[in-house]
Amino acid sequence: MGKFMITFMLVVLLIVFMKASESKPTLKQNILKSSKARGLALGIGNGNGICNDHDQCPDGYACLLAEGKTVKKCVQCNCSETSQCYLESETTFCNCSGTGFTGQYCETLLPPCPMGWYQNRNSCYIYDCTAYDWMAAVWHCQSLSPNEYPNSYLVEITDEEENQVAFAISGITGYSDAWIGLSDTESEGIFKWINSGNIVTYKPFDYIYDAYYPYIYPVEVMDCVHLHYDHWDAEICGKFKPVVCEMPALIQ
Ligand SMILES: [Ca+2]
Repeated sequence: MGKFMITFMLVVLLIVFMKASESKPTLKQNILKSSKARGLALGIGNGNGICNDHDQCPDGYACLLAEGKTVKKCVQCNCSETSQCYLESETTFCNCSGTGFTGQYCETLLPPCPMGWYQNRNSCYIYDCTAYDWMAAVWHCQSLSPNEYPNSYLVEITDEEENQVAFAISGITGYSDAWIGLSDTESEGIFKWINSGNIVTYKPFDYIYDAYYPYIYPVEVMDCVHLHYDHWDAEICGKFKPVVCEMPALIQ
């Protein structure tokens, strides 16, 4: 009887031990799985969402460094694919700069030119009838383009078609009288474009009027070029005139 009881108890103990040793790895695996999944899914605020690059995060999540933090975490990001997701004060934002898109999630396609600008080929143009001296006109044009667009500049006219566009948009009030980005302030008689730094090649006439009418003012002070009726005229740079500005169009 005693032998039977001892054998029975040994069998029971063996079964219990086998069950216990069977369940241990399964439980451990489950904990690992669930903590990884939870960390990735919750992202920020959960220590387990730490990552090194986007591939370690689920779809729709980006691996980002928060302000003032040293480790990156998987953060849910609703930005469109072409834009950059960034993190500030525990909130995600979308950076559309240079993508050609706008909107909270960079989901809206931008037009090639901002509103109010006229497009011709790969450029956008705007005429501003406020009068500036030539240097202020340069700065004014540089300040005009909205953030999502390339930098604007005082117009650089490089062929006949562009010349016609500049005259057309500046001539809406009757005749053209507007600064363009050309001057010979650096070296007398050598006219250069302020944006590219290139020496002028295309000219609507063989001359710029500063050399043609030197008897009105000495050519030394007639350094900045403006559109005047149908020709280009060098003038005193300190005179106040409207401006024509240009920027590259966004080409998608
Ligand atoms: Ca141009």
